[in-house]
Amino acid sequence: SRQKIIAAVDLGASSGRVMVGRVGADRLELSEAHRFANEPVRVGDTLHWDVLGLYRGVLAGLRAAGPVDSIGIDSWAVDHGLIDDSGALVGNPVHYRDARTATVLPELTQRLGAERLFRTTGLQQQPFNTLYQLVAASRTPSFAVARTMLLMPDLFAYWLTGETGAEYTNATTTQLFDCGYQDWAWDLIADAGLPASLFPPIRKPGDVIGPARDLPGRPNVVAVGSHDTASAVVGVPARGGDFAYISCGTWSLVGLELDGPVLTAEARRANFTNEGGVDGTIRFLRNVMGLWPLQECMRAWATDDIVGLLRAAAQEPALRSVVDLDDPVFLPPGDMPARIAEACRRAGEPVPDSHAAFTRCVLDSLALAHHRAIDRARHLTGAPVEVVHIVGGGARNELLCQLTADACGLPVLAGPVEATALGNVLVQARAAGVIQGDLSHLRSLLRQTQAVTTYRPAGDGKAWRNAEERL
Ligand code: LRH
Repeated sequence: SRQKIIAAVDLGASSGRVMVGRVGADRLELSEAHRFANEPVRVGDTLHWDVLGLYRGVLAGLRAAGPVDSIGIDSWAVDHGLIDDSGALVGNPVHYRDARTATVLPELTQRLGAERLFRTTGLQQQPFNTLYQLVAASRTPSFAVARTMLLMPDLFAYWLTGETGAEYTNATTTQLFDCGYQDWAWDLIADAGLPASLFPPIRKPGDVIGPARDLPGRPNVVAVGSHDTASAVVGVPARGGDFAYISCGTWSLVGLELDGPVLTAEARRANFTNEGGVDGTIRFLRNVMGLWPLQECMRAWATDDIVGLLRAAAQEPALRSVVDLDDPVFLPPGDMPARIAEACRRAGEPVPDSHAAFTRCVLDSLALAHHRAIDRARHLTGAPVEVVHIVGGGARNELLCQLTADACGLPVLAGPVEATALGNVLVQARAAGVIQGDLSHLRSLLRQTQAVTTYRPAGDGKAWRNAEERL
């Protein structure tokens, strides 16, 4: 039967990978060609991405993948590079956890109005939204020579093909995209003082971008849901529609898949976001701090023994100390154990006294935040939720999956870990014509081919309600 070999480049905040998918009408297999660390670089006061190092990893991975029929690229959202008239990169892209936008967000919100921003773009307020980053960039000398803004996956696609454009799902995360008119929000762009000429034409998942000039066989680069979360949600092996998802990695993106945006004042105040998905869907979700606090604790402790930490955390008493992970104090890099200890002290919770206790505190708090977001999403939409899908690296974390099931009082279906790469591959496979149909059809192929683990909720949830009240 007909089959394609498809490369998915998936760049996450802590690592990048090039995966190879083999896809046919009832076949979907994924293997890893190459994985590399993504280590940000601080220069002076600014936190940068090592974009050239990442591009080297992408090229090494694509060479290791061997001959492929097409290539798709996804990465974390909101960040961008600027290129000049000659196509050269202007400056080095800045990490979304950099502090340069701290004063820009309140300033622009004041000027443009929180209601107008939400009504137009459907987007949550985050200091790292591209809007605030671009306004910060526009106050630097090099901005004068910037001609085109390229979001991260579009920048790598440009380096591979020479073609510029802005992929739709990721463009919707900029807070500069009009979710009603489905185009750049030109009035907002003008009122923010940004040049309209910076914004390239929109491309849609499935569009061919162009051949990769320097790779043997010159395979086409094809647009996918280039926002990693858009691809991850394509990769949720859901049956039917009554599900919530948690795309769990550095962040936990917690929410629902809807047909249209929810633009109510309640949704805005709850800081929910409406991101554009594949096939015109909307990801109505909340950014929850995710595994970032644990990753940063591990960096502070100079350990990478996640298995040992989780085993020890599972032996700790449940819900001894919980913190509000929605607090922006946890956003920047730096001494995370100290910030968690301080948050516990302030809230009158026992301060964790071991690595295991800190780990348990983060996981209990994260499970609580998962529940809070799902509960909020249900209330804001009236949508029924029968089951919670956890995809991404967090699906491998048995303790977190069980705690999330317990906190939510719902079954959790965990996996696939590589949902993002699978969603990336599936959209390319459909564009190539080896598979057909809508998202529910793509998901039935996932259900046939990918392993999923079920966690049933234990207990009556009382301890979780009590902990919630303590927050
Ligand atoms: C996850 C993610 C998330 C964004 C954040 C910046 O990787 O793309 O959806 O909010 O990074």
